[in-house]
Amino acid sequence: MSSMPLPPLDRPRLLVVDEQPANIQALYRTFASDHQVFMATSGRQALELAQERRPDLVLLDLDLPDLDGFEVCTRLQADPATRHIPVVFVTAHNDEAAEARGLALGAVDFIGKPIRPAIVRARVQTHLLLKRQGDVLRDLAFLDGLTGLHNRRAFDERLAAELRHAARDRTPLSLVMIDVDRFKRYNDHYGHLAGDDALRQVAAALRAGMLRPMDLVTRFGGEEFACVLPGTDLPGALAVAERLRAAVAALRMPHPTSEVQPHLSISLGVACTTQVPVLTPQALLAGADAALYQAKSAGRDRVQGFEPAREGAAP
Ligand code: GH3
Ligand code: MG
Repeated sequence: MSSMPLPPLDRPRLLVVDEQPANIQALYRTFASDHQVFMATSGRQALELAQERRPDLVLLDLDLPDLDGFEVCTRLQADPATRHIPVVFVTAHNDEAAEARGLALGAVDFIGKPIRPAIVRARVQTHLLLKRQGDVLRDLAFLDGLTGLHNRRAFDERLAAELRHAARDRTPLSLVMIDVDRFKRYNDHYGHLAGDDALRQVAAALRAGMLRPMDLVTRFGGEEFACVLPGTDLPGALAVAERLRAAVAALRMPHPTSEVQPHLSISLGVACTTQVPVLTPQALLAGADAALYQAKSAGRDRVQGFEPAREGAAP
C-alpha cells in the first residue's frame, strides 16, 4: 500500500484552557513557535473552540469560572466529534484524588503547576504523536485496501449521518448504487489480477466524477460501488450517475466477452429520499437496488431511477 498518502503534517493544533491570562501566556510562549494555539478562559468557550477548531490536544485547567475542567473533559468525551482529542490536565491541584478522577474521565495526562516548559513540551509531543497514529489507524479502518476508496463501513456511517441532516434540514439526499457489468466474465477472460486492476481504474474514474466536496463514493463490496449525494434531488443524482457511466465507458477498457459493449461498462440505480416513505438507510438502499436491478434487466450500461410502486396500482 505504498500509494496510501499520509495526512500532511500541519502544525499541531493546541487548545489551552485557563482562566488566568498569565498561565495562558506561559503556555502560549511554550508552543506558539511550532503549534497553532487556541485559547479559552472558560469551560463553555473551550467546548465551542473544540467543536470549531478540532484541536489535536487540549491543555485543560481544572478551575474554570463556569464548568470545571472535569465537566469539560466529560463533555468532550461524550461527543463522537471530540472524543478522540486527548485531554491533558494542567493544574495546581496536585492531590491524588483529583488526578485519579481526571484520568478516570479519560484524560491522558496530568501536569502540575507551575509548569516547567521543557517537561510540558516533551509530554505534549508524546501525546500528539499518539494522537496522530490513532488518526491514521482510524482513517485506515474506513478505507478499502484495493481501491483506496472509502469502504462499506464509511458508507454506513456517512449515510446514517447524512440522513439525519437531511431529515433535520428538510433537504433531499440521493443514493447511487453501481455495479460493473459482466465482471465475472472479465475475470474469467483476463484473470483476477487484471480484474483487480480494472476495479482500481473504475474506482479512480468514479472518484474523479465526484464534483462536490460532500459527495462520497465508496466501494460497497466486490464489484459494487455506492455514492452518497447529500443535498441532491433525483434529477441531479440521475445527471451525476450518467456522468459516472460515461466516465467509466471513456476508459475504453476492452471487454471482449461482454455482450453489452466491447469495453467495460457499469449499471447504476438511483434513489432519492423524496421517493421513500421513511428516511432509513434500508429504504433508500432498497430503492437504489431495485433500480439497479432494472438497469441490469433492461440491458446494462445504463442509469435507472427508482420508480416507487404507486398506491393502488396493480401489482
Ligand atoms: P452483472 O452484469 O449481472 O453484474 O454480471 P457480473 O458478472 O458482474 O455479476 P456476478 O455477480 O455474477 O459476478 C461478479 C464478479 O465480480 C464475480 C467476482 O469474482 C468478481 N469480483 C468481486 N470482487 C472482486 C475483486 O475484488 N477482484 C476481482 N478481480 N473480482 C472481483
Ligand atoms: Mg456485476
